[in-house]
Amino acid sequence: MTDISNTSAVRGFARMCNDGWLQGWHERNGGNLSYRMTEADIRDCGAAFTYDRPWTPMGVADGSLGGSHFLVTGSGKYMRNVSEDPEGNLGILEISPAGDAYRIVWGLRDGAKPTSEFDSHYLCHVVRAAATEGMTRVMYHAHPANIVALTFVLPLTASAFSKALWQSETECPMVFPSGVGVVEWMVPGGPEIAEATRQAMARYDAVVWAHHGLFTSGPDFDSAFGLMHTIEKAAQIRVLALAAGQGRLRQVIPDEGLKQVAETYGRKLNESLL
Ligand code: 2HA
Ligand code: ZN
Repeated sequence: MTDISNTSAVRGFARMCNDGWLQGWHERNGGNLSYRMTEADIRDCGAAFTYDRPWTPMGVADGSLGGSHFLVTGSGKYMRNVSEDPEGNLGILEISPAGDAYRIVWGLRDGAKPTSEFDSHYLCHVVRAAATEGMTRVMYHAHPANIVALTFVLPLTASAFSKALWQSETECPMVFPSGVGVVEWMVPGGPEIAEATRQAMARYDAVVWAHHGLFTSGPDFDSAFGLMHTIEKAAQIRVLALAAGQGRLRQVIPDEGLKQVAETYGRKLNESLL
């Protein structure tokens, strides 16, 4: 019997859930994670898949990732419990050929369901895969406090957020030179926020959800986690500086400097946001 919990995909996934928990980004059942498995992952795990659970329609449809398999956190599950019990807190979903339904082929024991944000995750995977020649595999949603705090004081635009974050920590223009998108406040968990996030993710690899949290993406667990961590650190510095200066910043990294950092590290800053 294949022990899926010991495969590199599940171990890497569970470690990331625990890392986010340790950062304080996953109060209660907050946040969720998905990973589009490789052919090698599916070979490692496939012997343990079962096909007795029904197809469940999704609230969205896109055939471009039809037939893919996703490792996902469960709805209502706590990130802090994932590494203790992967099979109870995670599942592997097979997507229908038309990309409009999923069935659970492993995990999510005892009738558990995939994350309530799976519609958003799926559409984000579709657009990021298209934007990165199939490289993007990880989609991560968390509730870091400082980036959420900034959604109460900055205009809810990609330009305001990208510039404030780039200016706050020197590595930012190198780590996310395209900038970050922003989605205005919406009720989470459905097709409307999924569509708004899809539109933003077509242009940015990270998207802020106003008064809620942040989505990041990347080719592997390290890069998606590192992007969340970098954005939240920059947001924390911004919040501290705004608080210490009573809303006034005496100086920031100049626009020219932001361009130079990106250029020095072989990246191209999205100058339309400056
Ligand atoms: O509770 O974070 O956005 C999971 C969530 C919903
Ligand atoms: Zn959330």
